[in-house]
Amino acid sequence: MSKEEMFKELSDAVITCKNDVVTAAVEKARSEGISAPEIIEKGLAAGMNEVGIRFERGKLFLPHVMMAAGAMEAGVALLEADMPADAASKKLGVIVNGTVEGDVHDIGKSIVSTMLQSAGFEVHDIGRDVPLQNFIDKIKETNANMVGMSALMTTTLGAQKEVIEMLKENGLRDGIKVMVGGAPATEAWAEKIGADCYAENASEAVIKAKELLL
Ligand code: HCB
Repeated sequence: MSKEEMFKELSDAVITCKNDVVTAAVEKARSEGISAPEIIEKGLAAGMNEVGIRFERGKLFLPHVMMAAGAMEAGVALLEADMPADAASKKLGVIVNGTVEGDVHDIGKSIVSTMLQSAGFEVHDIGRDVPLQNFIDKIKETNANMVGMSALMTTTLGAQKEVIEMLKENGLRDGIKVMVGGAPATEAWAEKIGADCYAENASEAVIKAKELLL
């Protein structure tokens, strides 16, 4: 089976919403030597995106989306062991990452945290639907060099801007890099709100974090 066929199988597995189908596809891809980040981004996330498109077109309903999200999480959980935290040996920087208040979407944010951690950053994942003050408190507590904020809805995107304003009010903005992500975020949005970068996916998040912190 070619790599492309393997990615298609992973993507289709997420669309079936069945955890066992997803985990079997992940095991198969892993045994073929495909890396965890590729399995996640080119396989599982592609399937989740397709679910999103079908949901938007009214072809699928919310329970299906929730089941697909659960199946994707089961696949990602299996791969976390392949991406061990290596922060002790090479701490590249300290990153606080979370999904902003009002927004429960956390699949992408969690993938970003896992990949940043496996790249050697110390990551403090503060979860989803995070009250904005918690970002500030965690940054102070951990003396973070970077904050990552995920927002998946147009209605919650503005919270990224609010946190940047709060960083300024707390005198923290000069000492920290700000990364924004999530489907409605863009490069132009990041620029408009004064973030340091926008990351389209988890691999890009790792590349941008290295560019900004190393
Ligand atoms: Co949800 N939902 N949803 N949803 N959902 C979206 C986001 C819509 C776009 C679907 C639509 O209607 N077209 C839409 C938002 C519309 C808008 O913008 N206003 C929407 C809606 C409306 C809602 C509810 C309000 C539905 C309802 O209840 N009526 C509700 C939200 C409640 C709330 O938050 N208060 C809701 C609920 C759900 C779940 C629970 C069923 C489920 C989330 C489960 C979970 O996350 N634990 C869900 C899902 C799965 C989606 C879609 C289908 C997929 C999102 C996803 O996981 N994508 C999504 C449609 C879409 O996005 N096209 C839909 C896959 C991941 C891998 O991609 O983009 O999240 P990602 O992350 C990438 C990337 O953005 C970047 O890297 C990641 C990895 O590559 N990145 C970062 C992300 N965060 C980063 C942070 C960084 O620092 C750096 C990079």
